[in-house]
This record gives sequence, C-alpha cells and structure tokens, in this order.
Amino acid sequence: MTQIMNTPRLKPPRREDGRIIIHFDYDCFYAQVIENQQPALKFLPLGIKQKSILATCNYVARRAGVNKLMGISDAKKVCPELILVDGEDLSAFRDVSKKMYRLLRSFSWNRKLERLGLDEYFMDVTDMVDYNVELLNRNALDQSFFCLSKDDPEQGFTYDASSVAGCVYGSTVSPGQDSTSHTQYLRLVAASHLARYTRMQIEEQGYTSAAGISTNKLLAKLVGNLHKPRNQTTLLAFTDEEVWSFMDTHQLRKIPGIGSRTTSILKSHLLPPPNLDSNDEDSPKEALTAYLVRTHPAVSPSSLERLLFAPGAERGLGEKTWSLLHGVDNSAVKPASDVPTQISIEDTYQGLDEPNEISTQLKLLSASLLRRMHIDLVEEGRWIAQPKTMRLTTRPYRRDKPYNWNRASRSVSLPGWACGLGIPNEDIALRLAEEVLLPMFRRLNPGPRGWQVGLLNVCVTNMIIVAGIGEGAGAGAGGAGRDIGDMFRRQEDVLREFTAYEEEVDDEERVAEDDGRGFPDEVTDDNASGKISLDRKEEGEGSDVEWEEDDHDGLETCTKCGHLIPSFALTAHERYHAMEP
Ligand code: DCP
Ligand code: MG
Ligand code: MG
Repeated sequence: MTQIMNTPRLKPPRREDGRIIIHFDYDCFYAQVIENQQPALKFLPLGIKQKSILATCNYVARRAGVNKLMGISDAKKVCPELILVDGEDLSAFRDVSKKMYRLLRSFSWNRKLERLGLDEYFMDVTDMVDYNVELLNRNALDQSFFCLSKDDPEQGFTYDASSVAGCVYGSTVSPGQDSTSHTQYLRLVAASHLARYTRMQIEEQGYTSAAGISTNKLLAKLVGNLHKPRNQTTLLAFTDEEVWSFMDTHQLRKIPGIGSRTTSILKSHLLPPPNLDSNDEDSPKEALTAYLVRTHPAVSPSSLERLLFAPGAERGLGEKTWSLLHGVDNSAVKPASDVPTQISIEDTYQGLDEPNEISTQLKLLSASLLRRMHIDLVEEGRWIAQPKTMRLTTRPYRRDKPYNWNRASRSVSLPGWACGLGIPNEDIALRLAEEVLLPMFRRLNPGPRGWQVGLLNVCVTNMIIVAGIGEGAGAGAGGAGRDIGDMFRRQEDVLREFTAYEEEVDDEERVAEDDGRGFPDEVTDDNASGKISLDRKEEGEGSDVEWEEDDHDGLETCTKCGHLIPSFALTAHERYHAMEP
C-alpha cells in the first residue's frame, strides 16, 4: 500500500542509519525442533499443543489452513489429520535455541548478538559490513569476497555485491554510483549476503529461518516478516519518506514496542466508536494503522505523552511511540551473554484457596525453577552464574479484571544452599518452597484463606557471574564477582531489564502459559486441580513480549535518589550508591 506523503506538521524524529542489523527468526520453531527429533513428521501436518491451543504448527499444516495459536478443536476441524505433539515442556526448545545462539555468536565480530524470545536474534553486523564494503572493488562488484575473519583473509565466501541476496522491500533500482545512497546500498547488499550465508550455516544444523536486514532493530524485525518461511528481505529505504511509507503499512499493534495498552488508548481516541451492530472484528473501523496515527492532526509527541500517561508508566512513552511510528529505533543490540538476566516459572489457576494447594503448587514451581537454573546456569558441574535474589509474584483470579490486577511481588535474598551441588535437587526444591516461598506467600497474602490465587510466578534474578567462567557481558573480569568494573557491568545487566527490548528469554515460559498482556483472557477449566488453560493467545506474542511497554509492578522508590527501581534490582542499585564518592 502506498501512502501519499504529507508535509510533516511537526519535526520528525531524527533517524540514524549508521548501523546495519540482521534479524533472524526461525520458521515454525517448536515444530522444527520436534521434526528434527522425528524426521517423518516433516512431511505431515504437525501442531505443537499447549493446553487447549496450538503454540505453533508446521508449514504443511499451515497450507492446510491451520494457523499458529489456533484452538485445538478448530485446528482439528480444518485439518482432521493434524498430528499433535505436546509442547508444554520447553527444555528441548531452549536447548536448540541456546545451540543456535552459540552458532550465530561464532560469526559475530563485535559480539553484539541479542536473543529475543527463543527463536529470534538480532545481530549488529556494522563492523563486518563496513570492513567488507571498504574492501570492495567497485569495478568488479559481481566478483566480491566477504571476509568472515580479519585475521584469516581466506575465511569467507564469494558473492555478487551488485545485487541484494533474497527479497527486497523498497526501491528496486539500485542507487547510481554517484548517488549519496550508493555506499549505503552496498552496505545493505553485503549484509544481505552475510544473512544468506549465515542462514545456510543454520540450515546445515537442520533449521530453516527467515531474516530481515535494515538499519535498526525495529525495521529489521518488521521487514523480515514479509517473506516467510525460508527467505529473507532487505529494506532498501534511504530517505525518511521511504522509511515512513514502510512503517505506514503496519497495523499499530504489529509494531514491536507499541503495546496493547497504547493501541487500545489510541484506538479509543482516534477511531470513531465501533458500530455495535457489526460483529466484524476486522471491519475497517477496527484497523488502526501507523499511517493514521502518524498523520493524525491531534497526534504529537507531547499529546501522546499525555494520552498514554498512567501512574508509574514509563516516562517518555509519547516520544518513544512517536519515534517508532517513524521507524526510528536507536536501541542497541545487546552484547552476547551466556547468562540470562532472570529465570522465571509461573502457572495460572482458577482461584486456589487451600493452603495445601498453594504449598503443592509452590513445590512444583520450585522444582521446575531449580531444573531450569541447572540447565541454564550450570556447566560442566559448576555454576557459571548464581542468582542472588528470589521473587514471588501472585495475583488473585478475577475474570472481570485486567491481567495485572492486584499483582504483587516480594523479593528476598536467595539462600546460599539453593545453589548447592551434590544435594538432590528435590530436597533443595522442597526446602525452597517451605522456607522461602511459603513465608513470602504469607506476607503477600495475609489471612488464613480467601486469596483466590490466579497466578504464582517464581523467579530468580540478580545474577552474579562466577569468576573465571563465562564469556558473555559482565563475565570473567576478576575475582569471584568482587571486581568493581565487573560489578558495574552486572548492575547494568540487571537494570537493563527495564529497557523496551528486554532480553528476557525466560519470559517465553510465561507466555507459553499465560498471555502476558494487559488484558484478561477467556479461560476454561482444564482439570480438576483448578488449573486453567487459555483459549486465546494473540498472534505475534511470545517472543514479542519483551517489546511491550514495561510492566511496572514491583517497583520501589530508592530512598537515596528517588528513582523507581525494580525490587529485585534494589540491592544492586544500593551497591551503586555505596560506591559513589
Ligand atoms: N510461541 C508460544 N506462544 C506464543 C508465541 C510463540 O508458545 N504466543 C512459541 C511457539 C513458536 C515460538 O514461540 O514456535 C516462536 O514464535 P514465532 O512467533 O516466531 O512462531 P514460529 O517460529 O512458530 O512460526 P513462524 O514461522 O511464523 O516464525
Ligand atoms: Mg519463528
Ligand atoms: Mg519468533
């Protein structure tokens, strides 16, 4: 869809295009993991089931009319021969995700490689691209060589630098040699070939993927969605207008970083009231495009700030939304790390009210958290990082209230024995549930009963890198986590969780079991224990959850500087003040 460009009423945000970023997203990720375990399934329609819905399905099933996040009964109606495999245990998916991450990391020079959810990665390839564009012989572009190592000039691949590898969105004619855009074009071309080469390497490991190539994370992710599966798209947009026209085609809700709250506020302000006689959800009245918001006479960074304001809401949300609408996203690709910033496990219930039910669930959650801690944080029998804080979050079950209604959390220091090795995990899990989680639960939910618990989330965070091991950010700088520089880097990691693009792979767990958005979902009885299942998950969730507006639960005001700090980061924050001269 082409939009007529209006002369901007307001100064548009400044766009930086100095970086080149590739976004990778695996095709039907969970389904591919299962197919690799049972290759016969590759040619049959396959759905991965979580409670009553499909977390994903393979492309054979998609061709038969099945969609991601469809209810199982609907999917079976559309495709009776659909094979269902249970996908509630995420361990296999996590393992593959980790392996692929390490493979991609081996290509990166600057180690700027960020994982988003389990199946997406951003890679900042600016340094590799600029080095290779510098080497180009502009008279023989079709016979170029892409160097993958500065030290070994033979390591790399030949490519045709006169044309983009894969699909293109935007100008189909390459800018002439004399044009100012020519070098930028060559940079994007080189990156498109690097993306293709990397995707081929991943295919050798048995996984197909899609990629997007552009100058920031937002544009790379969006453009990569255009040609899936097993394909890639490069955004050739050299002017502001070209970038805006790409952004304008998107539904507001599809823009990472613009959450459901923002969308619903803007819908209610900018769209005419819905026609109550019409049940058509997709009627044009429901559609709010980026174009409509960007060009609306009432919309400006300050009006957005006012509209989106809520107590405790992220500051600068108006400016941020305004920037995203213009395709501007200056957020950095975070450096690679082996250590997640937090690990959390949660489950949802239809109102737990019995002390023994709570205790049973806390024991189950504690055991699976401990299993995950061992998978992610223990290597060769040693901890590569140890969490220092444990947090419990609860929320009562109320169908008529928003998702986060009355959500409350408490954090405590994680006792040292929780990271004991050589003690059976079951014993530690039991002790954690009884000595740490239950007392926290009682403080969060005073009173003998009547709590009607709808959610329990157990999380460990505030990771301290164990000296000498680990190669990622914040690792290896000095003695037993006492090195000051190391400590600051760690703190940065902890506080980083509050940026719009949180690296929280672990939130995938939450999404797998709970919608994670700001609005309640329809729930149905799943089994007698009071657990619930979700009927509906929104398309595009999961890995996208990190791009949501921040969830401001559990924030505490620092008594020294007045900043709102997440409770789990408070210890690190206080250490920071203690270090000040
Ligand atoms: N996922 C989930 N719940 C969601 C969204 C995703 O459990 N609400 C899981 C299942 C997916 C994986 O995360 O396999 C990756 O999500 P994607 O949105 O990238 O979906 P796929 O990789 O399955 O499909 P596509 O080929 O469209 O990328
Ligand atoms: Mg995917
Ligand atoms: Mg994905």
